[in-house]
Amino acid sequence: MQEISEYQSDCREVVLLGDIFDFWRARPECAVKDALPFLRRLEEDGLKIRYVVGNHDHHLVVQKQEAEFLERAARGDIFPVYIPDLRWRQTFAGIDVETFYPCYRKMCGGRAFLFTHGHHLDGIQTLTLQLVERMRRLSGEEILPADLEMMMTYAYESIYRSAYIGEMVSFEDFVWKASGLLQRFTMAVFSQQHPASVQSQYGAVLQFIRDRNLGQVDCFIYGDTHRAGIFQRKGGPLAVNTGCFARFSSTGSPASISASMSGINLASFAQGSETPDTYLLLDDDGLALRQLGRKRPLFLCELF
Ligand SMILES: [Mn+2]
Repeated sequence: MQEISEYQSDCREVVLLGDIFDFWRARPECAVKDALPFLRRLEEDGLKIRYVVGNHDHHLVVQKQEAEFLERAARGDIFPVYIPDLRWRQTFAGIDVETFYPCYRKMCGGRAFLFTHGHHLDGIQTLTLQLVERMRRLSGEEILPADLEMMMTYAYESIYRSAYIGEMVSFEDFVWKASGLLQRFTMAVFSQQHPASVQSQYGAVLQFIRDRNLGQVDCFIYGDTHRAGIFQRKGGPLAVNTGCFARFSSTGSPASISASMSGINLASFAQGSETPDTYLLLDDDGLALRQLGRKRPLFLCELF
């Protein structure tokens, strides 16, 4: 809030890229209670809150879908429907939050911005679902966004429910940490590019836009991985990972920021290192990736 007043005092709207409510680690009552002071602070400053739902709070989407199903069922309208874009008003303790899934679209400075959480870019993580996906592909079926959504919902809902069971939370935490260690180890041994860098996810970004017929997108903004970065291929959209303004318990060494520009308007940024406390400021002049407490932006794009 301090940085907003310092760098963009006329800011009117804040876009939250999801996972503010962590339904995977705490019961929903606690998760919502934990997020309230933050939302209240935004509201007090008169900011409109746009909330794009992520994977940790995906249950909000399920609840919305179930509520609509019950409404339709009450009317006797019992045909299965899939709505690719959801937008609704959600109220938490009197605070209105305009909620979007999976995307929020906004024109700024004559350019089309698309905001999404980013969990779709990772595809299907669950082993059994990967098998289902393979089998479908083998039989010549294409995995459509509706299928992907269904599969992810199955996986997320089971994690959501596990948050009610204390032992499951500790067990999942352990597995998560172990898989992180394993990933670091294999990256170091095989000197691989981090799988969550914007560059390595760029193909998935293009596919996301294509599969959902999202039309012209000049700037694709997402989060999810907590790894800030920027990448653009010639003729393609500018892809920005905002990173995360909320720090994990320990992020290790302080950020080493190396912004390198090469060739055709291609900026790769901090691809190898974690950069904590980052967010994005957008106005008619352009886009600035900033780090809390740092005067100069990490990346500035004035092409608008
Ligand atoms: Mn996420």
